[in-house]
Amino acid sequence: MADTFSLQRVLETFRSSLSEKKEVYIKYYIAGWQELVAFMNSLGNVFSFISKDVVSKIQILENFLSGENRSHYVTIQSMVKYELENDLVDLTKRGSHPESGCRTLLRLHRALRWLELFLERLRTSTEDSKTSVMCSEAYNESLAQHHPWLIRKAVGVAFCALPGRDTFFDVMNAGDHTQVVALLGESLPLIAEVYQITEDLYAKNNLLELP
Ligand code: 1PW
Repeated sequence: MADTFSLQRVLETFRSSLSEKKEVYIKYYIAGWQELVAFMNSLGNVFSFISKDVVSKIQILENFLSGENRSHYVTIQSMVKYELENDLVDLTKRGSHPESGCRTLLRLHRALRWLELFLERLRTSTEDSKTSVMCSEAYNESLAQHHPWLIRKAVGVAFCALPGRDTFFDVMNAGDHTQVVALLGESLPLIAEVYQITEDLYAKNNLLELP
């Protein structure tokens, strides 16, 4: 993975993450997040506490992917099945499996919804739109509901320090504004699809509130 972010690569990784049977490959899901971390890091240091948590979640999942049970961690579907069948998930309160694949991926999954809402706002924004406002609106509609007060405050502070819309478009590294908007239009349905497949799977298995 290169250090500089490219929206095109995010699109490609999320595209690769969907199998023909509409299962989600964890490997590419994580790769997509790694790209997004590069994106956050290019937005400045205020985002480092946010990206740190994402990086540690990616690391937990990578350990499963390379560990002895890796054959069960190919797709989100196979992971859910394997961890549930083998009682590897703390379902109601934190216990002996505080870092299960299921609960770890759920955190990224919730954050992906934020990203989707934010990028959709960015895509349809106008010149005088403020990134901080777009980011916090998307956050309040999604991830904030799962965060305690202290984190919500800290995230709010980070948003205030966000660069403006022009910088965002530049950082996406995908050409001029029109090209970025077009690429966002192409990426968002993919991100939304991956999100929805995961959401349905977690809902079906009663996993949406994992501690
Ligand atoms: C500009 C676009 C960037 C989009 C990336 C969105 C990532 C948002 C992650 C926010 C993380 C805030 C700090 C950490 C909070 C954790 O407590 C929380 N993690 C997440 C990813 O929400 C919950 O994880 P935990 O504490 O239950 O292990």
